[in-house]
Amino acid sequence: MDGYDIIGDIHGSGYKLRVRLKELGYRHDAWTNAYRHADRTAIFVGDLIDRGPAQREVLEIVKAMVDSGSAQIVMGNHEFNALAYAIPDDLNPGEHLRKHSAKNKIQHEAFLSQLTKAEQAHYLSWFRTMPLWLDLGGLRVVHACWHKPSMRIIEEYLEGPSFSTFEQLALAARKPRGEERSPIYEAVEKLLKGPEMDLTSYGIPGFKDKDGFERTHARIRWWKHDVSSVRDLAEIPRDAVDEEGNNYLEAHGHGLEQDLNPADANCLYNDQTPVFYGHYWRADEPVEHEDWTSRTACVDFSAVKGGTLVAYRWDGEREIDRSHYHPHGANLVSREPSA
Ligand SMILES: [Mn+2]
Repeated sequence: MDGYDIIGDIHGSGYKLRVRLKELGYRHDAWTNAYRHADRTAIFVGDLIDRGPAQREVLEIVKAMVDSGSAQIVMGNHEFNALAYAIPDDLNPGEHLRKHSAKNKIQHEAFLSQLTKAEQAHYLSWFRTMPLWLDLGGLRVVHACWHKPSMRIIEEYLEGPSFSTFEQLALAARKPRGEERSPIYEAVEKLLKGPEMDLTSYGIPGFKDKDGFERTHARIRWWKHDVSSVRDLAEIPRDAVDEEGNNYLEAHGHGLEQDLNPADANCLYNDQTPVFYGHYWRADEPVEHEDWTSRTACVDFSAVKGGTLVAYRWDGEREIDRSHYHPHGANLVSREPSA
């Protein structure tokens, strides 16, 4: 094998997946019924499901590739959520590990309505086997965040990077209540949903996002280099406002200049090995320091929200090369018709 093609979050975008695989040189092989490349391997970063119009097609294509050895995959938070949604919580009779609330139901609707019950069960038993990360020596892949302390906790509980029993899955998926702490739950959250920082722990208020929801926790930009202050690490939209309607970044400049708590600072990626991830719904073209750095590359460019299904073609390089993003035109926003 000469290289790896790391492919971003698909979310049921079957048409875009087929187009991209063909462009990358993957051909459908009648013997294995899978797309395959003569000398490269695909790696999917998870989040195959939910939202898009072609849930079944995407699952068929990707599972066939993984089964035949032409691709590898890591679990996304949507696969993890699908498992938790389907598994009854034996500690809380009548409930599931993920609540069947209106919001969760809507988020999972495409998967539930496009697949028969038998198909759902078939793919859920596959999701269970997906590793939470891949360390392939020269490159690493995880859905949202490469975080060693969390991986150590997971390895302790699971004896490896994947679940092998329902008990393990239940332990990781059951949301702690009130003041309870659950190290395995928090560790899986960090890897699959990314770390967050509590702004109120720095004495700064929450901000309102574009939907008007107050957020006291900001996503951590764990891929950044040379980070020293809250402002450097917290992902806060430029147009976020505070309670009084003032621009958040301007109004709380002083608070945002504070030094970081060790627990937040330890989420930063300081290793030299390139790590690839998805999850973050980036827009337009990959921007240095925001979407990629010399050692990190996000491949989620919002395929299902009118963006592009992006791949990164890794040929053994030790530093990320912007020109290895595919497509790599000036603007990634695709003109592909939606399926
Ligand atoms: Mn995700």
